[in-house]
Amino acid sequence: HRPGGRIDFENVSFGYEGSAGEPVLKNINMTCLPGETIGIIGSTGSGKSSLVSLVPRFYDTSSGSICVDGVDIRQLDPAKLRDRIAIVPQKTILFSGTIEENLRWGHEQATNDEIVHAANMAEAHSFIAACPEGYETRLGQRGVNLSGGQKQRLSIARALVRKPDILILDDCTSALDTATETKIKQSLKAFAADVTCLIIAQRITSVMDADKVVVMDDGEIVGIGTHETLMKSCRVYVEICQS
Ligand code: DGT
Repeated sequence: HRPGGRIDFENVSFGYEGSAGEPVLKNINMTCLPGETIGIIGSTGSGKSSLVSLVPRFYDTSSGSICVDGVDIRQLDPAKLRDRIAIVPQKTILFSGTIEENLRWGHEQATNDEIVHAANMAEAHSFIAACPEGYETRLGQRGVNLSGGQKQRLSIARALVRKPDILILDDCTSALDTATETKIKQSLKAFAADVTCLIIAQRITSVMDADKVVVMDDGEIVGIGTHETLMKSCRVYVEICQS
């Protein structure tokens, strides 16, 4: 397995086409080292999802550049770039089909062992095993009904099946209790230590133990550092902590 990707944002600005006014992201500079876990926090609409959506080139920057392992992503083959990145979106998307089909989606060549390993890391294996037909259990209409937190865990497992170099979790642990979320993060640290993780979160507790936390406010980065440093130096971070 390749070591996780390094990501460099250099003077990145971005605005959605057709929307007037201020850009959504302004002068973003940050580096994510291979294998680092970066927390991203900030109020709603501050630009967190927009920021991460630039990495797999769902959108292109208006100015500035993003490099993965030192190469400008605009010079890379988009399919190869996206193959290295897995994004777990805010809204879980599962289709009618078996749990296994859902986990394999986009990475059909995965072995059963790889599927189970990913499900274990995402704290999903136990509830899947407890379903009437295990991994063969059907979801959706006429299938089993899963809770929001169970769906989020399947969505995380699906991303892990792809063995990405860069894993982006976009506020996808909101329906999980803190203990489950912590276990998932511990598994990622142990079994996917070389994966660069970007974790967008609402709760400070979700990002406190990250290698560094990026604080967004109104399209700008207003602080980068560890929890301890930000508590001493970043007003917006302290406000989020207190809210
Ligand atoms: P969240 O998910 O509510 O915590 O918010 P963030 O921090 O992820 O913010 P983001 O990146 O979703 O939105 C930043 C700004 O960009 C906000 O003013 C809404 C706007 N925006 C987001 N997605 C789109 C889009 O697809 N099209 C347009 N025109 N504007 C968008």
